[in-house]
Amino acid sequence: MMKVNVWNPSVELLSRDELDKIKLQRLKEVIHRVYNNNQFYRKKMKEKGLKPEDIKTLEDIKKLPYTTKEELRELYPYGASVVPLDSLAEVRASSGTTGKPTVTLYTMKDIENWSEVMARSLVATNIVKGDILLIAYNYHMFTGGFGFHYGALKVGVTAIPAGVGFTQRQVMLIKDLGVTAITSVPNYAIRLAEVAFEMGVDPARDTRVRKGVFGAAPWSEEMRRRIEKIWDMQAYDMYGLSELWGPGVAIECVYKSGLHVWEDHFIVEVVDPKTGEPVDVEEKGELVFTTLTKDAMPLIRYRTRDISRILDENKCQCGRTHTKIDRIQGRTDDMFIINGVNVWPSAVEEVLLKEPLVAPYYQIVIDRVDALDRMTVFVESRTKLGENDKIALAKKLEYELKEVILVTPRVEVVDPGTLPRFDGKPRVVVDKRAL
Ligand code: DLL
Repeated sequence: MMKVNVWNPSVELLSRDELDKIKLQRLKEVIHRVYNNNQFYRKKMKEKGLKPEDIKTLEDIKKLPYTTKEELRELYPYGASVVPLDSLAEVRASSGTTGKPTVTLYTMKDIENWSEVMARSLVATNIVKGDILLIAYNYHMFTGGFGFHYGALKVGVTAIPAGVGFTQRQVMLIKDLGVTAITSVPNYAIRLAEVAFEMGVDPARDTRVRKGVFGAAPWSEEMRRRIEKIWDMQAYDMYGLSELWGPGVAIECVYKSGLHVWEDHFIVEVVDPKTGEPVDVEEKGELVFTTLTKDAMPLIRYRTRDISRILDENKCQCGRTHTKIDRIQGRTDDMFIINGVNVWPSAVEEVLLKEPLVAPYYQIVIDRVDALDRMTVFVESRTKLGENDKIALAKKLEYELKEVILVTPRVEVVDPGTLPRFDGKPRVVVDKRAL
């Protein structure tokens, strides 16, 4: 038997009936709240001829309209709020498009509930009081740094807000401070190990790190095996998205057989991305979430565009009843993730094509160098340019792209007619990373 720690047994181990009772009561409450306090939701429900009283069972959720990322963008900045603005404790904004970002709003109640799901998630991976956690996510607008930080503080885990980069320094801190657990994007665990070896530190032998929680980007079982071996650690998958507070939506327990969704906070559905029809348990489709406790900005049937499936299991070996989803299998759109930052090709295109010297032919190549993701944008100039002009244009585009997509790509300007032409859908993104 493996050691199973549980942060909040009174909720995590509830029977299905009791859990469903809480879900239904909270669903009814949240529908009343959005209907009474937010024009956008009221209008959408009215269009469907729905009143809050029409939601009588958990099944009735299927009557409710979906909410999309585009709609959230249109509600920028405060249109999705259902609370007075002076009760907001934090505002975060997503990266990734030339238009307006999507914002996530938090009251203190949100911070409290987010900390709770993060506390449960850390403890589910056996990160408990006495552990020292290196948080190698950024602490700017991104939810990774703060989410883990809040969770650690709640559990009594010692948090080290390391942020991203300065890898040698991070290795030094891991060793000297006796770090026992790390959290970052998955590939950064490999990068840390590589730099450790360069510094003469064997991560498995010379550090106390034995646990890791990784997320914010897709990764594979093979990647898990490599991370676990090089660090001699147990590595767990964490799923979340800014719109639902951030990390802490779903987490693997020590049995690593799917990710538990904290169902007293989120109702998860899986739907056919094309038709929007719900699919059966075990069948793949798009994850859709309804938030039950989000305070400032509840979301009703939010389409994530992430592909996964709900696993058919009543109770996990760990004792938790909260339903499990499979690891994320892909996306329904063409978003890709560079070292944890979400990037949409359309945003890249918009920046490139604003530049008159640029022809409408470009290709984004993603690979991994020193275990870090690298993005290179090859773009054709309209007319043949001299070497100096090519470099100047590339530098300008690098700067402009960084301002919009928040990662710094390498840009290479190539001669007209050099890039592949496609009759059908162009292959704009070439992803050479082995996950
Ligand atoms: O990535 C929140 C997070 C931080 C999750 C730290 C886990 C750990 P966003 O920047 O809004 O939020 O990006 C959300 O990232 O829709 C997925 O496409 C992808 N993603 C997140 N976790 C995973 C994962 C954070 N474990 C988007 N596996 C989501 C695969 C993931 N993809």
